[in-house]
Amino acid sequence: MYRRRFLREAGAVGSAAAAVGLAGCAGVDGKPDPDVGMLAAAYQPREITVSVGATVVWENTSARAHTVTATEGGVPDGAEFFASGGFDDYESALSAWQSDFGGILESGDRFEHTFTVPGAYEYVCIPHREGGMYGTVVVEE
Ligand SMILES: [Cu+2]
Repeated sequence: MYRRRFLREAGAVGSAAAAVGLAGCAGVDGKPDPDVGMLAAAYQPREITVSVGATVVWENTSARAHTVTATEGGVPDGAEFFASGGFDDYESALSAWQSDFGGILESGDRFEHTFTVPGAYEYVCIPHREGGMYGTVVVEE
C-alpha cells in the first residue's frame, strides 16, 4: 500500500525529473523515470548499460514522434528482436511505419523491453534514422 502511494507521488514530480532517469528504477505501479528519454532527434542517453534481466523503459520526452526499432542484425545471436509496435523484424516495422505510422511513440508514450541475452543491441528511430537517431543497449552478464 505504502509503496503504491509513494510511486504515484514520485511520478507526479514532473517532466523535468522524468527526463533524467535511472536504470533499474522501473516499477509497475506508478510512472517512475524512464531509462532512456528522447530529444527532437536523439535518444538520451544514446548508450545505456544494464544487467541481464533488466527491463529498459524508453519514453518520448520530446514533442516529435519517434520509434524504438532494433536494426537488421542489431541484436545478438539468440536474442529477441524488439520494436515499438511489437514487430518481429526491421522490415515489418519499416513497412508498418511507411503505411500507417506503425510503432509510433508520440510525446509521452513509453516502450519497454526486457533483455535476457547479454551483448550489444543497436536500435534506431525509423523516421530519424537518416538524421542519426540511433542508440545502443549494452547488456552485461
Ligand atoms: Cu525520431
